[in-house]
Amino acid sequence: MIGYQFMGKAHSHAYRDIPFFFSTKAKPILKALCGRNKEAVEEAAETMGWESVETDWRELIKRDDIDVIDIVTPNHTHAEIAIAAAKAGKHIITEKPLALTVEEAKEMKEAVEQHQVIHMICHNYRFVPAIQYTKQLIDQGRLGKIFHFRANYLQDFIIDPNFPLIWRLKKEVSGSGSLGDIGAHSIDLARFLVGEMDEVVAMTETFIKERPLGEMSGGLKAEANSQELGEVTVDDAVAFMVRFDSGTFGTFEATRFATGNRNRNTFEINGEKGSVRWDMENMNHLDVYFTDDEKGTQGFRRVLCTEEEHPYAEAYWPAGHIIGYEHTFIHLLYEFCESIINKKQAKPDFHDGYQNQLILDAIQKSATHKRWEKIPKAD
Ligand code: SOE
Repeated sequence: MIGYQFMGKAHSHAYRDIPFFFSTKAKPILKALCGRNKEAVEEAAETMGWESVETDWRELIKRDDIDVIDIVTPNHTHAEIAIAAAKAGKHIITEKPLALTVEEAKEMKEAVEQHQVIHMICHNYRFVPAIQYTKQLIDQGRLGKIFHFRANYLQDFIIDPNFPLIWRLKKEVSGSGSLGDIGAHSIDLARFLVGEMDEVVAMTETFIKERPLGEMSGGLKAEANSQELGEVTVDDAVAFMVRFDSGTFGTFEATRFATGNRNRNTFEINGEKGSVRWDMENMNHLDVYFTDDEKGTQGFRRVLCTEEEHPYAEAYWPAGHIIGYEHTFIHLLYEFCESIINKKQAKPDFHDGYQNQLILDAIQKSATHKRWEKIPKAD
């Protein structure tokens, strides 16, 4: 694995728990952790249980005792590492968004296809049992024709103007702001649940245009280390409307300025036969409404998605004993390992990452030119 911060922790923990909870031939061995700072990477390897360390990702990729490369570094490094890893015949999982640009994303998709390695992108929220169950309800026609997909992804961790200019606020490192960091998750959920998108119109805003220089200090915390100011070159907030191929009407908002909302990833879907509502801050709950429920007592009811009918839930505890954020990574990486063992590509993969990137790009173009943009389809 290359990188060892917030996502590094989530992935390391997940690999260790896969064989503990799931009956699988996959026994991930945490061979080597890679980072540029030797002392820091050694400490992280010790804490997270990695056998060895490397300080140059090129050396890591050369090693023949490694089958899988896991990329949890900032976005501008994904393409170069993934393409080199594919050439070396390694299976690849990368954090989202896939790349900085559509061109890079396309090259990455072509590299993994050409070298026939298994590839996945880490859109972990797909793997919440309540969301997998929502997908089943939609596929079974329980909601009927879908009229609306309405998503909000709200955070507030950069609201303080003294919060520094971390890599996530620099276009050349992150590609975009709230859009690619959290909006990309809502786009992935929408594509998973409702299908492909046809056209989009968007607006973006950067509320705080300059910030003191500084670095991340763990999780989503950061400290300014200078009085000097630098320019914020990404969006702080984005809103967009989408027309899906199916005619579904989509409305989305992604912002890091929603005061009081720490990680409020939500959606509501309205169909001709019913609706569902989901909110990450109560991720085990799904609110459902069906038009054929008995009149009089009809209304949204809250289902706790910890029953054996809810995908992945049975692997853990008896019904009613809830799971959390870290489990979404266990499920995703379990599918990745199974995919390698069974030589069968799992989703979401680099094709999904590329399509997501085409949508991010169309959103940015729409916001810049203040007009509707057609969304191209990944080939
Ligand atoms: C920060 O906004 C962040 O950690 C994202 O990078 C993750 O993808 C999201 O799941 C939680 O918030």
